[in-house]
Amino acid sequence: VRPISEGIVPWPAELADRFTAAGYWEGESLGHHLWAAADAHAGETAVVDGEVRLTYAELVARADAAASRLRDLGIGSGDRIVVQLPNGWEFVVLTMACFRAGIVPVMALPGHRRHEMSYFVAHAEAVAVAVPDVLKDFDHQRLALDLAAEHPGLRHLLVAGEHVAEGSVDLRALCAAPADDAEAAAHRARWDAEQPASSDVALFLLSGGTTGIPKLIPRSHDDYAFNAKESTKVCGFDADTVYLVSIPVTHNFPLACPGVLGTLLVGGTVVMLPSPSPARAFATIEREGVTHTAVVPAVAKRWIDEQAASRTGQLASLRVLQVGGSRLADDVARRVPGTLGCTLQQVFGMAEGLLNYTRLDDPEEVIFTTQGRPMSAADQVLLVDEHDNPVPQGTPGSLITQGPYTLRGYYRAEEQNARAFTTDGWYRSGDICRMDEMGNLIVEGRDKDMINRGGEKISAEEVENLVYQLPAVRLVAAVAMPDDVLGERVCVYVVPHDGATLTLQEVHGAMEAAGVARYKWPEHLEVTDELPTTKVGKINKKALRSDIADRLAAGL
Ligand code: J2J
Repeated sequence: VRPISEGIVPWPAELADRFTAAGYWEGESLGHHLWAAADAHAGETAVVDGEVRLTYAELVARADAAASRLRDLGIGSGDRIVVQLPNGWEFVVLTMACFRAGIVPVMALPGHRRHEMSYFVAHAEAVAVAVPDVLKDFDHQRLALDLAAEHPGLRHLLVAGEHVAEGSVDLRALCAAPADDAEAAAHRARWDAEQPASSDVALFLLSGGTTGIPKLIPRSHDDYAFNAKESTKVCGFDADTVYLVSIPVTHNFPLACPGVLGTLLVGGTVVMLPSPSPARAFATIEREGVTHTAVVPAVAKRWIDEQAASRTGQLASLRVLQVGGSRLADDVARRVPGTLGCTLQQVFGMAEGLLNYTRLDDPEEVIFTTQGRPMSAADQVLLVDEHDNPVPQGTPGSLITQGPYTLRGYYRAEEQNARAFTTDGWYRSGDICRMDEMGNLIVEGRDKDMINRGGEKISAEEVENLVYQLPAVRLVAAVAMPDDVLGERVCVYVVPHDGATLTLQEVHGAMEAAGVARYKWPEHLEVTDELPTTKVGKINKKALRSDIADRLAAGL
């Protein structure tokens, strides 16, 4: 049996003691906190998903029953489930069941395909995947069956939808209400008596992508409870909060910053939508009286443009729009209050931990032009130069951080950890930031090889490795190209072998064949005779980024 702590880098004991003594870590599981909130708000609405409305009492009864049914399938404490569900009530019930029973969900995105899913299943040694049957014309159940054929350890396919194949588990049935009060009480008593340790890993999030393979981020019950709870204070969430989630809920931002978990911890209502299209989002905000929501800058811009053009959105209930995931342009930020009639909160966060928020009562200039400051007094942030020495106040530096909810290492990734952390355990975020006199951070760039496509993070190295699979390719470099809508898109420069040619269609063919998520597919190809290099002989990506920006400015 694998010990639950295997592959996980713990906090040093003295830090753990300090976080506990200071009350940042409460020594309780996420299930403990969520069930306590549910008891305090039993008859109130916890989750809304279209026609489905669940009270807190119904939600925890279903989650307890689901935990028992998972146990009946042989899935229990320490087991991993790769969760690739769209925003819907099933996700909430399943995730709470996992927290309750010490099962560890691995939060994948609906856009992931065989290439990513297969890696998650193998790396996390998952015993199950939870998927929709079909979503946006993609047959997730078919993919799950293929994964099971490839990975003998993958024993159960949990499928949400109308078409559950023979041999798959009907996730909606697994998440159904218990038959009666007696059954509910029995499930409840069982899991009340059997809670995971608060220092155990509660879930795995995906890293933003800087290396050839994605990395898994272990988040403990203690650290993630603090992450969500402390966020509710900074973001003004309480029992009257109606929180809309319309971007993929498996992202850290809408999951726990304060997100779904934060809302449920304070007795508010979570409203789930599968996509952030303005028409549906506006109608939902009006119908449900949504007060808070979180989006990426590309969505914020769509909402603002739509509302400015049509003025159809009845958004009077909306109090706070949180925007994060990539840099929000100052001019878009300035349009939020006037157009959408709510307070803007900029969020500069990372699944690895550290969260920066502008405060709701900050001066407008701070809200419009900075990405906020750390959530907690216990967050330590330094901006450093290439020798890890702090830079002078006001000058840009590379952000390193440690604190009560920032990881100490990726899961089973010693080699990457040596590079991603300082020797004393600070996480290197790879973001180049400036700090103003008030301690607010402004994100100015990055020193990590990542492309941020509308908030979705893409590792340049991963794209390059995939393009290298094409026989025509001698050299390839993936870089960000500027884009009005998404901020950045993926561009690849390729030097073909002598006499060989290459088209973007062929690159896409290779991506399709490898089963790569579409958001990673290069959207522009430059075929060239050579690539510029730096003094030390590495490919000069800075030169390539400015080359593609110039070409775009000149109309390609
Ligand atoms: C510039 N860059 C930003 C911002 C993140 C809340 C919000 C976002 C994430 C997230 C998150 C940025 N301006 N406002 O997990 O809880 C870039 C940085 C950062 C990386 C992390 C949350 N907000 N970024 O985006 O793990 O480069 O988390 O290091 O996906 O996104 O990406 P991710």
